Amino acid sequence: MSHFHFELLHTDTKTSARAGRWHTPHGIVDTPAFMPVGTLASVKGLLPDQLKQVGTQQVLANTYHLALRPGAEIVAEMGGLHKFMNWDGPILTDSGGFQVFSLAQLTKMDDQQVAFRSHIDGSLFELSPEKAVKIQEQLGADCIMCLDECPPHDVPMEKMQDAVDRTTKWAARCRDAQKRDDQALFGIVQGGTDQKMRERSAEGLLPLEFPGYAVGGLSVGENPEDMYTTLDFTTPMLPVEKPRYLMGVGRPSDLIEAIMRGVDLFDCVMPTRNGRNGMAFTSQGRVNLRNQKHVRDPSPLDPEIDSPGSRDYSRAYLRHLFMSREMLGPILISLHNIAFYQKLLRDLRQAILNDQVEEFRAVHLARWN
Ligand code: PRF
Repeated sequence: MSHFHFELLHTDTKTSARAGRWHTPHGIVDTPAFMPVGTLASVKGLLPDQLKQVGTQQVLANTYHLALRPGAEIVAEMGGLHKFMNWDGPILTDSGGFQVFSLAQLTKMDDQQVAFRSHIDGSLFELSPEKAVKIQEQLGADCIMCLDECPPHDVPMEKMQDAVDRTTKWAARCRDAQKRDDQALFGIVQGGTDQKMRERSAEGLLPLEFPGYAVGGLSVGENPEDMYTTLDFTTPMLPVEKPRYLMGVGRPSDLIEAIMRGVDLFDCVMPTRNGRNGMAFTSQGRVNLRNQKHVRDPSPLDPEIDSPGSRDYSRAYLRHLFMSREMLGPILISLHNIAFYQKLLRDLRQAILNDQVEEFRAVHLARWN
């Protein structure tokens, strides 16, 4: 694991927010960091250079989708994910567990593996911890994830415990299956919003000494306050000196709250998915560009953000693009939203270094509300 090193630069004096530097074989990630989602080895509509220009250092891709199409062997044959998608920075792949539960039609799950039907053509697939690691080794991301079970947040406690225990057993098998030494394999803590379950999960995973830990099983329908409370007691269970990744989260305010509770790494489809629908995150709050009120608005979307869609066009033009279904609309607003997220995290990182995270949060919540 000498290819990886997490450098903790500073912890805010009043909160648990951390500023760090994650060294990977494809470069450095300044944390806290946000990874745009490139599910199918493409951040929809955007070029690697554009992602970099707005401050992106690492992107996420999905094992589940890429294993189904085009297939991990093909990506490997084409030289691996970095070359395939022409992204030379760090990449993280999710293991497929979560996507199997949310997208595929599950046919059978036991301790050995999970069997499911593809959401594309209904064909049968099986995923085991060993297979999830093998596929992620073929894809070749810098950071790979253990296969886990993410149950709905409101399952009965016995079911939650079964998922936690299965996730622990699968994590040990993932670690044993790992052959490459140039990929950091992260463990995933599950357990819903229950403190005992999170403890049980962390206690099972910590002895496996993963180089980083993810918090899974949040932002799956519970209310935001319950997610924050869960982070309050979960992040202190994780090693201080290793990166912590909150999977699939979230809104800008969720990122601030999670960072204050010691999270370092995030991914979420929200900036790109919402951007494709004409919903922009701005310094003054959310803007729906389809709204009639923009029809004659000559002002730019958000002059505080450094991207073409933020500065160089009127809101009237951006609205026109969405109303006319021009592909430039989704492109400009996806990039604007990623630029907004990256600036938010850069500013937060500076606030952490200055011990001013609480002040930063107060200013932003006031602006957005
Ligand atoms: N597990 C995995 N991926 C995920 C999640 C999880 O719990 C979530 C939950 N927010 C998003 N992506 N493997």
